[in-house]
Amino acid sequence: DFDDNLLVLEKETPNATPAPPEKYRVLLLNDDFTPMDFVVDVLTHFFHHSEDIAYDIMMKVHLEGSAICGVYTAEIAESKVAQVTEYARSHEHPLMCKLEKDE
Ligand code: TYC
Repeated sequence: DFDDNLLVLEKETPNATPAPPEKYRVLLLNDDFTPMDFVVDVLTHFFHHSEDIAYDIMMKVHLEGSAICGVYTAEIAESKVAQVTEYARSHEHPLMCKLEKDE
């Protein structure tokens, strides 16, 4: 079956079936101070969500404590966290953005 063929292929042609790149979720965390509109702006600007989806994600963070903003390769995910954190701090908001491995 398919699995047997894959095993043969892997033995005969090394690197013919490279593992897909690891992915990382970027999450926003709730706090009591960052304005809702600022979080919506972060979600539209850095994560390219529509205004409506951005509002829904912001409210999920507000009500549940966290939500996934996007899933990216390691380099892009790290860059999103750095950019969002710098943007929030430059506006003196405590907004927290973090990574977790996408299993
Ligand atoms: N809890 C914030 C407020 O009531 C809003 C908020 C939402 C803050 C999402 C952070 O990631 C966040 N102004």
